Amino acid sequence: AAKQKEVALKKSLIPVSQLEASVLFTRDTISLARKLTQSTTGIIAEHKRRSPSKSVINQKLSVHEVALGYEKAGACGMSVLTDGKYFGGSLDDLLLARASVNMPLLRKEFIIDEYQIIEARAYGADVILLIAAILNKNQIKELTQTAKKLRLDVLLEVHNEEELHKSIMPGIDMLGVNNRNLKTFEVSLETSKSLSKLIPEEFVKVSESGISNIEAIKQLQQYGYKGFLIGENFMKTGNPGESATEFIK
Ligand code: IGP
Repeated sequence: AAKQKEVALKKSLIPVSQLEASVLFTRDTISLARKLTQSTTGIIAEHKRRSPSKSVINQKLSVHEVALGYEKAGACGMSVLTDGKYFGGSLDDLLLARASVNMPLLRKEFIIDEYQIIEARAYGADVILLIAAILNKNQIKELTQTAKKLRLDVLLEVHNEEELHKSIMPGIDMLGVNNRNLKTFEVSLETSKSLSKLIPEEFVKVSESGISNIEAIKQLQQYGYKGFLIGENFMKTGNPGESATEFIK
């Protein structure tokens, strides 16, 4: 607690005690993992204004419009980028999405500190992302425990076998394989396909990035994937919700 306070003060963030006192902090969360296992399409639709690889994707639409469109389309959940530096997102985006829809929301962020998880909860998230590439095993363990205490689902993202072996542990709900190589930005669905057999059955498998057609989803389903995280392909169109509908019908 002392450490959290220190971090908060340094960045002039809202103190943990205030985050914990927010109304959203005690709302019942909705499990994305459960929704995915109950769905035949498993779409997690992302709000993404821009990215390091594509610069501008969509700066025009409000989070509210996008969220309503995704919910209407029947997405299992929505991913909201809260990173400002690389993706132009913010915590306010998460809050606005929460005010707009009931579906599970994923806080898409580079989480390295417990404080960011408490923040996620207070701003209405149901799920957090943990990225194996930027965390060691002990951090993954501790951050997962924090998330579980707050009744949040954990989506753990990996890119390769080494990250996968380091990360597999109790408490993780979903294992996401990112098809985008973070160094070259190249995407290949082969990443999901080749890692699938190494993921134990008890984890819900999610394939992330570079999914641009239904054929890709059908292929990935053959490899046991239940969730499909799609951003750019929806956001680059004038109507992300309508684009998502094509994938869900
Ligand atoms: C979505 P795409 O190619 O459909 O826009 O990808 C999502 O997978 C991607 O935004 C993402 C991401 C991340 C962004 C996956 N992992 C980690 C930031 C941080």
